[in-house]
Amino acid sequence: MDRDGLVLLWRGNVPSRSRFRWRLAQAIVILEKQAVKGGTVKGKFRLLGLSALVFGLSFAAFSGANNLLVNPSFEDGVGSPTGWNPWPPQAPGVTFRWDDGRAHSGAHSVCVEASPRAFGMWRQEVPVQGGTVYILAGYVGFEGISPPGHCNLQLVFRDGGEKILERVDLLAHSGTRELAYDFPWEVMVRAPAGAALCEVNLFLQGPGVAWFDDIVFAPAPTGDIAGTVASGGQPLPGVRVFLWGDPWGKTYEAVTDDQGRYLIEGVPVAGPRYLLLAQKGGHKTQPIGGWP
Ligand SMILES: [Ca+2]
Repeated sequence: MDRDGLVLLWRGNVPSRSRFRWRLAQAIVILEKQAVKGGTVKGKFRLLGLSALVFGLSFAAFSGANNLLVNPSFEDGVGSPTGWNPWPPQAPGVTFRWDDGRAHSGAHSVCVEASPRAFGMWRQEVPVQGGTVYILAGYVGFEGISPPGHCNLQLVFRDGGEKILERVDLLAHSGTRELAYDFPWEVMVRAPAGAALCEVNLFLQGPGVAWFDDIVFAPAPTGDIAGTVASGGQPLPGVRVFLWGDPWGKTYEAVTDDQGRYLIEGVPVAGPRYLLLAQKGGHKTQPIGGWP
Protein backbone atom coordinates (compact mmCIF):
# COMPACT_ATOMS: atom_id res chain seq x y z
CA MET A 1 0.00 0.00 0.00
CA ASP A 2 1.59 3.23 -0.96
CA ARG A 3 -1.25 5.70 -1.01
CA ASP A 4 -1.87 8.12 1.81
CA GLY A 5 -4.97 7.37 3.75
CA LEU A 6 -5.24 3.76 2.71
CA VAL A 7 -5.05 1.47 5.71
CA LEU A 8 -4.71 -2.26 5.42
CA LEU A 9 -6.89 -3.63 8.20
CA TRP A 10 -6.36 -7.26 7.50
CA ARG A 11 -5.06 -9.46 4.77
CA GLY A 12 -6.01 -13.06 4.15
CA ASN A 13 -3.95 -16.07 3.35
CA VAL A 14 -2.89 -16.25 -0.29
CA PRO A 15 -1.02 -19.53 -0.87
CA SER A 16 -3.19 -20.55 -3.79
CA ARG A 17 -1.93 -22.71 -6.61
CA SER A 18 -4.97 -21.69 -8.55
CA ARG A 19 -7.11 -18.63 -8.37
CA PHE A 20 -10.09 -20.89 -7.94
CA ARG A 21 -8.74 -22.71 -4.91
CA TRP A 22 -9.82 -21.48 -1.52
CA ARG A 23 -9.52 -22.34 2.10
CA LEU A 24 -12.37 -21.82 4.49
CA ALA A 25 -12.52 -18.55 6.36
CA GLN A 26 -11.79 -17.97 9.96
CA ALA A 27 -15.12 -17.31 11.54
CA ILE A 28 -14.18 -14.36 13.65
CA VAL A 29 -11.32 -11.92 13.27
CA ILE A 30 -10.87 -8.86 15.41
CA LEU A 31 -8.19 -6.31 14.83
CA GLU A 32 -7.07 -3.32 16.76
CA LYS A 33 -4.30 -1.00 15.73
CA GLN A 34 -2.41 1.20 15.09
CA ALA A 35 -0.64 4.48 15.44
CA VAL A 36 0.07 6.12 12.13
CA LYS A 37 1.48 9.45 11.20
CA GLY A 38 -1.24 12.03 11.12
CA GLY A 39 -3.63 10.17 13.34
CA THR A 40 -4.50 6.92 14.95
CA VAL A 41 -6.72 4.55 13.08
CA LYS A 42 -8.30 1.69 14.89
CA GLY A 43 -9.98 -0.96 12.84
CA LYS A 44 -12.17 -3.77 13.98
CA PHE A 45 -14.18 -6.18 12.00
CA ARG A 46 -15.75 -9.52 12.41
CA LEU A 47 -17.47 -11.96 10.16
CA LEU A 48 -21.04 -12.22 11.29
CA GLY A 49 -22.95 -15.43 11.41
CA LEU A 50 -20.63 -17.29 9.13
CA SER A 51 -19.21 -19.98 11.35
CA ALA A 52 -21.97 -22.52 10.83
CA LEU A 53 -21.93 -21.98 7.11
CA VAL A 54 -18.19 -22.10 6.89
CA PHE A 55 -17.58 -25.21 8.87
CA GLY A 56 -20.66 -26.98 7.54
CA LEU A 57 -19.90 -26.21 3.93
CA SER A 58 -18.28 -29.45 2.84
CA PHE A 59 -21.03 -31.54 4.34
CA ALA A 60 -23.89 -29.17 3.64
CA ALA A 61 -22.96 -29.32 0.00
CA PHE A 62 -23.94 -32.95 -0.11
CA SER A 63 -27.17 -32.50 1.77
CA GLY A 64 -28.62 -31.50 -1.58
CA ALA A 65 -30.23 -28.38 -0.13
CA ASN A 66 -28.41 -25.98 -2.41
CA ASN A 67 -27.20 -28.27 -5.14
CA LEU A 68 -28.58 -27.10 -8.50
CA LEU A 69 -27.89 -30.45 -10.14
CA VAL A 70 -30.60 -33.02 -10.68
CA ASN A 71 -29.60 -36.53 -9.65
CA PRO A 72 -26.07 -35.56 -8.51
CA SER A 73 -25.29 -39.07 -7.25
CA PHE A 74 -26.58 -40.81 -10.38
CA GLU A 75 -28.90 -43.09 -8.40
CA ASP A 76 -32.08 -42.25 -10.34
CA GLY A 77 -32.99 -43.25 -13.85
CA VAL A 78 -34.25 -45.96 -16.14
CA GLY A 79 -31.62 -47.17 -18.57
CA SER A 80 -29.62 -43.96 -18.12
CA PRO A 81 -29.10 -41.47 -15.29
CA THR A 82 -31.90 -38.90 -15.06
CA GLY A 83 -30.80 -35.37 -15.90
CA TRP A 84 -27.44 -36.29 -17.44
CA ASN A 85 -26.58 -36.69 -21.11
CA PRO A 86 -23.52 -38.06 -22.85
CA TRP A 87 -21.82 -35.67 -25.24
CA PRO A 88 -21.08 -35.82 -28.04
CA PRO A 89 -24.00 -38.19 -28.69
CA GLN A 90 -22.09 -39.95 -31.46
CA ALA A 91 -18.49 -40.30 -30.35
CA PRO A 92 -16.30 -42.86 -32.11
CA GLY A 93 -13.89 -44.46 -29.66
CA VAL A 94 -15.89 -43.31 -26.61
CA THR A 95 -18.08 -45.43 -24.34
CA PHE A 96 -20.47 -43.92 -21.81
CA ARG A 97 -21.66 -46.06 -18.93
CA TRP A 98 -24.04 -45.66 -16.03
CA ASP A 99 -21.88 -47.70 -13.73
CA ASP A 100 -23.31 -49.87 -10.95
CA GLY A 101 -19.97 -51.41 -10.00
CA ARG A 102 -18.21 -48.36 -8.60
CA ALA A 103 -19.60 -45.49 -6.57
CA HIS A 104 -18.71 -43.05 -3.84
CA SER A 105 -22.23 -43.15 -2.44
CA GLY A 106 -25.21 -45.27 -3.37
CA ALA A 107 -24.74 -47.88 -6.06
CA HIS A 108 -24.05 -45.83 -9.16
CA SER A 109 -21.59 -43.44 -10.75
CA VAL A 110 -21.14 -42.37 -14.36
CA CYS A 111 -18.19 -43.52 -16.43
CA VAL A 112 -16.50 -42.43 -19.65
CA GLU A 113 -13.99 -44.58 -21.48
CA ALA A 114 -12.12 -43.15 -24.44
CA SER A 115 -9.44 -44.27 -26.86
CA PRO A 116 -6.43 -42.02 -27.59
CA ARG A 117 -7.37 -38.52 -28.73
CA ALA A 118 -11.09 -39.26 -28.39
CA PHE A 119 -13.05 -37.30 -25.83
CA GLY A 120 -16.46 -37.43 -24.21
CA MET A 121 -18.33 -36.12 -21.21
CA TRP A 122 -21.47 -36.47 -19.16
CA ARG A 123 -23.30 -33.16 -19.16
CA GLN A 124 -26.06 -31.38 -17.33
CA GLU A 125 -27.21 -27.84 -18.13
CA VAL A 126 -28.23 -25.60 -15.24
CA PRO A 127 -29.81 -22.13 -15.29
CA VAL A 128 -27.50 -19.58 -13.65
CA GLN A 129 -27.42 -15.87 -12.90
CA GLY A 130 -24.58 -13.66 -14.09
CA GLY A 131 -22.61 -12.23 -11.18
CA THR A 132 -23.42 -15.04 -8.76
CA VAL A 133 -20.54 -17.04 -7.29
CA TYR A 134 -20.89 -20.81 -7.54
CA ILE A 135 -19.06 -23.71 -5.98
CA LEU A 136 -18.12 -26.85 -7.86
CA ALA A 137 -16.89 -30.10 -6.34
CA GLY A 138 -17.33 -33.83 -6.69
CA TYR A 139 -15.73 -37.25 -6.62
CA VAL A 140 -13.48 -38.22 -9.51
CA GLY A 141 -11.76 -41.56 -10.09
CA PHE A 142 -9.74 -42.72 -13.08
CA GLU A 143 -7.74 -45.55 -14.53
CA GLY A 144 -4.99 -45.76 -17.13
CA ILE A 145 -5.16 -42.19 -18.37
CA SER A 146 -1.98 -41.31 -20.27
CA PRO A 147 -1.08 -37.67 -20.93
CA PRO A 148 -2.07 -35.69 -22.86
CA GLY A 149 -5.21 -37.60 -21.94
CA HIS A 150 -6.87 -36.26 -18.81
CA CYS A 151 -10.13 -36.00 -16.94
CA ASN A 152 -11.59 -33.10 -15.00
CA LEU A 153 -14.71 -31.24 -13.94
CA GLN A 154 -15.56 -28.39 -16.26
CA LEU A 155 -17.99 -25.47 -16.37
CA VAL A 156 -19.08 -23.72 -19.55
CA PHE A 157 -21.09 -20.53 -19.07
CA ARG A 158 -23.37 -19.45 -21.92
CA ASP A 159 -25.60 -16.44 -22.49
CA GLY A 160 -29.30 -16.60 -23.40
CA GLY A 161 -28.38 -17.20 -27.03
CA GLU A 162 -26.14 -20.14 -26.05
CA LYS A 163 -22.96 -18.25 -26.95
CA ILE A 164 -20.03 -19.39 -24.82
CA LEU A 165 -18.95 -16.68 -22.35
CA GLU A 166 -16.38 -18.54 -20.26
CA ARG A 167 -14.99 -22.02 -19.78
CA VAL A 168 -13.52 -23.08 -16.45
CA ASP A 169 -11.45 -26.25 -16.31
CA LEU A 170 -10.67 -27.64 -12.90
CA LEU A 171 -7.45 -29.48 -12.16
CA ALA A 172 -6.79 -32.15 -14.80
CA HIS A 173 -5.94 -35.69 -13.72
CA SER A 174 -4.07 -38.52 -15.38
CA GLY A 175 -2.88 -41.91 -14.20
CA THR A 176 -4.94 -44.11 -11.91
CA ARG A 177 -6.86 -43.24 -8.74
CA GLU A 178 -9.88 -44.46 -6.83
CA LEU A 179 -12.85 -42.11 -6.53
CA ALA A 180 -11.65 -39.15 -4.42
CA TYR A 181 -12.91 -35.71 -3.62
CA ASP A 182 -12.13 -32.83 -5.97
CA PHE A 183 -11.67 -30.33 -4.31
CA PRO A 184 -11.32 -30.36 -0.56
CA TRP A 185 -11.55 -26.55 -0.41
CA GLU A 186 -14.21 -26.28 -3.08
CA VAL A 187 -13.78 -24.26 -6.18
CA MET A 188 -15.56 -20.97 -6.58
CA VAL A 189 -16.17 -19.04 -9.71
CA ARG A 190 -18.28 -16.01 -10.49
CA ALA A 191 -20.65 -16.45 -13.41
CA PRO A 192 -19.79 -13.83 -16.05
CA ALA A 193 -22.22 -10.98 -16.67
CA GLY A 194 -24.98 -12.09 -18.99
CA ALA A 195 -24.65 -15.77 -18.16
CA ALA A 196 -27.96 -17.62 -18.34
CA LEU A 197 -26.89 -21.22 -18.52
CA CYS A 198 -24.00 -23.35 -17.34
CA GLU A 199 -22.96 -26.74 -18.57
CA VAL A 200 -21.51 -28.92 -15.86
CA ASN A 201 -19.25 -31.30 -17.75
CA LEU A 202 -17.62 -34.47 -16.45
CA PHE A 203 -14.87 -34.60 -19.00
CA LEU A 204 -12.44 -37.20 -20.27
CA GLN A 205 -9.93 -37.06 -23.09
CA GLY A 206 -8.50 -40.51 -23.75
CA PRO A 207 -6.85 -42.80 -23.50
CA GLY A 208 -8.30 -44.05 -20.24
CA VAL A 209 -11.38 -44.38 -18.08
CA ALA A 210 -12.92 -41.89 -15.64
CA TRP A 211 -15.69 -42.16 -13.04
CA PHE A 212 -17.68 -39.35 -11.45
CA ASP A 213 -20.03 -39.33 -8.46
CA ASP A 214 -21.65 -36.90 -6.01
CA ILE A 215 -21.18 -33.75 -8.04
CA VAL A 216 -22.09 -30.43 -6.44
CA PHE A 217 -22.78 -27.23 -8.33
CA ALA A 218 -24.39 -24.67 -6.04
CA PRO A 219 -24.46 -20.97 -5.26
CA ALA A 220 -21.75 -20.17 -2.76
CA PRO A 221 -23.08 -19.37 0.70
CA THR A 222 -22.79 -15.70 1.51
CA GLY A 223 -22.42 -13.69 4.68
CA ASP A 224 -21.93 -10.16 5.86
CA ILE A 225 -18.84 -8.43 7.16
CA ALA A 226 -19.43 -5.61 9.61
CA GLY A 227 -17.29 -3.57 11.94
CA THR A 228 -16.27 -0.15 13.03
CA VAL A 229 -13.45 2.21 12.23
CA ALA A 230 -12.28 4.63 14.89
CA SER A 231 -9.55 7.22 15.28
CA GLY A 232 -8.24 8.21 18.68
CA GLY A 233 -11.05 6.23 20.28
CA GLN A 234 -13.71 8.16 18.38
CA PRO A 235 -15.86 6.67 15.64
CA LEU A 236 -14.69 7.74 12.24
CA PRO A 237 -17.48 8.49 9.75
CA GLY A 238 -17.04 8.67 6.01
CA VAL A 239 -14.32 6.04 5.79
CA ARG A 240 -14.40 3.99 2.63
CA VAL A 241 -13.95 0.31 3.42
CA PHE A 242 -13.07 -2.12 0.67
CA LEU A 243 -13.04 -5.88 0.54
CA TRP A 244 -10.96 -7.08 -2.32
CA GLY A 245 -10.08 -10.57 -3.51
CA ASP A 246 -10.53 -13.48 -5.86
CA PRO A 247 -12.68 -15.31 -6.86
CA TRP A 248 -15.26 -12.63 -6.30
CA GLY A 249 -13.87 -10.74 -9.25
CA LYS A 250 -15.04 -7.45 -7.89
CA THR A 251 -14.53 -5.10 -4.97
CA TYR A 252 -17.11 -4.88 -2.22
CA GLU A 253 -17.32 -1.44 -0.72
CA ALA A 254 -19.01 0.38 2.13
CA VAL A 255 -18.74 3.77 3.81
CA THR A 256 -18.82 4.12 7.58
CA ASP A 257 -21.79 5.92 9.09
CA ASP A 258 -21.67 8.58 11.81
CA GLN A 259 -21.03 5.85 14.37
CA GLY A 260 -18.05 4.62 12.36
CA ARG A 261 -19.89 1.45 11.41
CA TYR A 262 -19.74 -0.31 8.10
CA LEU A 263 -21.58 -3.28 6.67
CA ILE A 264 -20.63 -5.25 3.57
CA GLU A 265 -23.39 -7.65 2.62
CA GLY A 266 -23.63 -10.71 0.43
CA VAL A 267 -19.96 -11.67 0.43
CA PRO A 268 -19.33 -15.25 -0.74
CA VAL A 269 -17.88 -17.43 2.00
CA ALA A 270 -14.62 -18.03 0.24
CA GLY A 271 -11.96 -16.96 2.59
CA PRO A 272 -9.63 -16.15 3.81
CA ARG A 273 -7.84 -14.86 0.80
CA TYR A 274 -8.78 -11.23 0.66
CA LEU A 275 -7.80 -7.77 1.67
CA LEU A 276 -9.87 -5.48 3.83
CA LEU A 277 -8.88 -1.88 3.34
CA ALA A 278 -10.01 1.44 4.76
CA GLN A 279 -9.37 4.81 3.21
CA LYS A 280 -9.83 8.33 4.49
CA GLY A 281 -8.05 11.54 3.73
CA GLY A 282 -5.65 12.73 6.40
CA HIS A 283 -4.64 9.28 7.56
CA LYS A 284 -1.43 7.65 6.52
CA THR A 285 -0.85 4.26 4.98
CA GLN A 286 -0.19 1.61 7.60
CA PRO A 287 -0.40 -2.14 7.40
CA ILE A 288 -2.23 -3.83 10.24
CA GLY A 289 -3.18 -7.43 10.82
CA GLY A 290 -1.42 -10.08 8.83
CA TRP A 291 -1.51 -13.71 7.94
CA PRO A 292 -3.99 -15.71 9.97
CA1 LIG B 1 -23.74 -42.48 -6.53
